[in-house]
Amino acid sequence: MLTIKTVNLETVVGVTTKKLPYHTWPEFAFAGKSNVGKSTLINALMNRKSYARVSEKPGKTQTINYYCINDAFYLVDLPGYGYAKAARADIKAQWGTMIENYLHTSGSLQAIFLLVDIRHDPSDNDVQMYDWIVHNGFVPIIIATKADKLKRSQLAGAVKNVEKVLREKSLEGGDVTLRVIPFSGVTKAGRDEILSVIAGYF
Ligand SMILES: Nc1nc2c(ncn2[C@@H]2O[C@H](COP(=O)(O)OP(=O)(O)O)[C@@H](O)[C@H]2O)c(=O)[nH]1
Ligand SMILES: [Mg+2]
Repeated sequence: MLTIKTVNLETVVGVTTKKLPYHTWPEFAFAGKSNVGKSTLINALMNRKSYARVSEKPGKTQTINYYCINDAFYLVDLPGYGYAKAARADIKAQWGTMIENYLHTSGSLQAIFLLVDIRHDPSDNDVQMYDWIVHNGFVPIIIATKADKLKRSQLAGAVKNVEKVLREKSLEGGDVTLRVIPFSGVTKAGRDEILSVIAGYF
């Protein structure tokens, strides 16, 4: 099992920054709509309570945050999308440019985790993100967050639904092998499975 020894928020890239940091360590990125639980997941993976800022108010993080782990790899927190109240057209456009720029130019990105709320059908933005991931040649790993909000008996069906909606709405990823991992920031269920996915890239 991958052991987390050190954690450092090393770089924060703002919406207006074009240039991404250059390094050769592997990166693992986390994408998803605002409030889906990206910061919560990253904290859980790092074994920290609140190193990555968890917010009740969605739409705050419009930066790319690079968390350096064990002086060996990065967890990359991408800005959240699709929060209606933050949805001024120019901000939305900046968000898209920023994410696309990241996907196109990160030289050491190994895998992208796409977070969706286990309780809901993936949104059009989720499907767009899924398509970008596939289009850029990555195998999408879907994390179905907030699994603690469902009963155990509902989990398998909810996971199937996430997979089905993504496949049906996707323009590019209809036949991609999909891995959906349920995760809970409350019980930490799914944490070890996600860490072992990351460990598999070393
Ligand atoms: N019950 C539950 N709440 C969660 C979970 N993950 C995140 N949350 C809550 O959802 C809100 C947004 O979480 P955050 O990690 O900041 O989302 P982000 O915007 O994607 O980074 C916070 O109030 C979290 O406490 C989870 O797995 N279970
Ligand atoms: Mg966040």
